[in-house]
Amino acid sequence: MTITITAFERSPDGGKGLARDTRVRWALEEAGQAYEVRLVSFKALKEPPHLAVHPFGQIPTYEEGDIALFETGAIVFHIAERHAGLLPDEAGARTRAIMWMFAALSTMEPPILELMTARILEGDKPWTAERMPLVQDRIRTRMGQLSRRLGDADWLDGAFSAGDLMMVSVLLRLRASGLLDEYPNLAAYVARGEARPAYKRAFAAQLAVNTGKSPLEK
Ligand SMILES: N[C@@H](CCC(=O)N[C@@H](CS)C(=O)NCC(=O)O)C(=O)O
Repeated sequence: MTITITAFERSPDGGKGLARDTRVRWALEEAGQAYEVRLVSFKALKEPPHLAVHPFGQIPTYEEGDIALFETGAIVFHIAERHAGLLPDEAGARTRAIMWMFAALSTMEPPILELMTARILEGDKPWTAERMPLVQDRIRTRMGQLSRRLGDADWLDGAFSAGDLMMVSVLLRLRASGLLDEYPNLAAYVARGEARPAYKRAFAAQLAVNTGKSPLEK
């Protein structure tokens, strides 16, 4: 059955891989699943055909036969459950990998998104200068805790899993702020994720959309 995901026709990041279709592409690449991409304009995101799949008018979505999903957590979980490579077989380790997916999305991502909002959407507000240190410190609290838990391990819980895929995807958004580099073990963890062949293929594919280059071109 053909898998079709949606992505921005033109990503606001110009192809840095920060739009959330990248994490879905990455999961599909890890799972060895071919997929097609339907590109959607900002206008079309808010129109009835797209809203019928994604009630919040966002990307990415995932369609496969009669399954239509939105929310990257649900999409990556769906892929991970059905194909080898993203969730361990042993029940305890599997549950912990899923726990890390939730931790990435519900504990780490919100303060990181707050920084994006403060910078990009509200950067011109008079209270931004006062607010910024508070926002950054909330991120540092979580980064410090995560850094202590990861220690010198390669991945969060044994072998690479969907939990790492989600955590690396979330932490990547911090690189431009300099906050990721304040935690060398987390910066190295993110670099390990980016070095995976499946991530590289996913990144190249989204970059091709935004630069017009074939993913195979250098
Ligand atoms: N929680 C959602 C967030 C989806 C999301 O924020 N998508 C962004 C792109 S990365 C989007 O479509 N933004 C356009 C908009 O909200 O109008 C998920 O993980 O899938």
